[in-house]
Amino acid sequence: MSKRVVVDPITRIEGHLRVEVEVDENNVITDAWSSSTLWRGIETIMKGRSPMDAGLLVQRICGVCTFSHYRAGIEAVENALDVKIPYNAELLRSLMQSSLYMHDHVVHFYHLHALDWVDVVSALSADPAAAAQEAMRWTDKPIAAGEGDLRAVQERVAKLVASGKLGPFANAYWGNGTYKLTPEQNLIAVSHYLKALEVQRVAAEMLAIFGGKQPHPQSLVVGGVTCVRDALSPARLQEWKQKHGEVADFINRAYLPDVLMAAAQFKTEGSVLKGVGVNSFLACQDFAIGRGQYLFEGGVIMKGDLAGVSEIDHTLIKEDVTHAWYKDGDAKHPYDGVTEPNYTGFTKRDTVYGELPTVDGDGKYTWVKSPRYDGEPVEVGPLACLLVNYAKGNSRVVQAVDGLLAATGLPIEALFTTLGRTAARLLQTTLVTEAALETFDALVDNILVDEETYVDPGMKDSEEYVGHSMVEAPRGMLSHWVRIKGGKVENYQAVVPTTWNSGPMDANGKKGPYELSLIGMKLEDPAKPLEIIRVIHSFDPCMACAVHVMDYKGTDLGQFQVG
Ligand code: NFE
Repeated sequence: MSKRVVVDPITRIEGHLRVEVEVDENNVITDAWSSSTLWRGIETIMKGRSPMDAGLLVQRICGVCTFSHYRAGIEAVENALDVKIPYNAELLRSLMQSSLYMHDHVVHFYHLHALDWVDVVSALSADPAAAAQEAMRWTDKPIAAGEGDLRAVQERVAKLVASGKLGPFANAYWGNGTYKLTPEQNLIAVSHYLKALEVQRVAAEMLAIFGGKQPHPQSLVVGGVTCVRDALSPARLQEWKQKHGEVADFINRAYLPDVLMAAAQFKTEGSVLKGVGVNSFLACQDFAIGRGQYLFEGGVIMKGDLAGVSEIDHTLIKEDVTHAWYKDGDAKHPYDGVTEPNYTGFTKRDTVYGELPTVDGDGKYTWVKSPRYDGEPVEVGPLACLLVNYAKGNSRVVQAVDGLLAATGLPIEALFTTLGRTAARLLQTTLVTEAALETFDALVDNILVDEETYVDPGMKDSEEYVGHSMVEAPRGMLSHWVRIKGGKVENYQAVVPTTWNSGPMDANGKKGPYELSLIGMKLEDPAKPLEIIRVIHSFDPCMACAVHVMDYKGTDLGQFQVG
């Protein structure tokens, strides 16, 4: 007899996500539905606005990857107007992006994902002296250095548990059999979790040096950047470099060894070795490190065919709404997207926990659309970026991936798993962290001889323009699409990483990456579905980004009263 398990909400993400699965009598997942229950409307307010304001407005799509939407909005307009920005501006944007990654990926691994791998309660029974020895197994210079520090962390956590106010550690599935770290390893990871709270502040400051503030930086404009005199003073540049060193130190001495430790302990755990699902991947070129040079190349891998990696053809991107809460229509290219809401809700059914609202398999079940590339669902994100670059023979990526496989003893197939997705995010972080120094040096060299940071975009109200941008946001490839007429935005659309990954089934019955990554996985205890959360968190969901409602025909999407 099959039963439904509903996880609603999935916490430790941005926004509202609900995941429902069907399990058979052996607790193996036979079907899955990913639903966003959040609805937003940022693109609607773009209509009729000045394209010069697009970046500032669309960065409000999200509170996390604000810089990514900001930049994508600015660069879509620059593409439409055929503006080539100065080299300094390109390098500064790249440095801001690297800073964002160093912040976002550290926060994701420790504060949003680690507790899927780390049993905090188990850390209470660790021997701090043995834990100090254990930390030395994974790096020569552990951040969690010394018995005294680790004992202090243990006492801090014990006090928290004794107080009964568990805060971020409440309502978890502690003791679940799929936690694989030893008590000592759990203690090391908990100490890094706490340290990461401080480090992420430093990383946020890095972006603020060039962006004015973080989140929602202010220093990009169509045509270049405005962070010039103050931000480019030797003292500010030095400040960025010093903070970079501090965060890089944590990445190399905590994040990297923690992933190696997790890989070693979890490498026989079936749920993290379950295949990724769609096996098709999409990533774009990004991270300027010099003139015409980029850290990552772009491309598409379809159905696991690494040898057949190809260039992106944007005309093959379409969005389907068959199972999303919008009025039906053919899948549309983003320049021509239509979004008319049609909320149908859920039906009730017997579940593992009693009767609950559940998905009707043939119906609509989310506010997220289904983006497709050449008719296929594809995964975007750090794993996609690394696989595309590995397939293309990008030497830095090949070296990093081969190095990780050698260090962990894992076969290449392990990349195509939840563990691989989490390890890919680490490798992307280390590659970006290292390359940011090249970008920094290129900037320092260039500003000695070239002070240009802005060009007049030269928009004419009498002309019509169409353009798009593609950037790698921390959660994957992000594209913005704009039509400009009479000096105003006529139509605006964002196709967002979490939309690619969390989208529902399409008209052809093809499920999205979240859904396929769950089907076939066995749960230890359906009433404590830790494995579902671990897999979904490995994508780093952001539903605020994923759901964006646009209606350029002027239809009322709803009426709201505030206050
Ligand atoms: Ni709201 Fe985002 C990123 C974008 S999301 S965090 O990274 O674009 O999918």
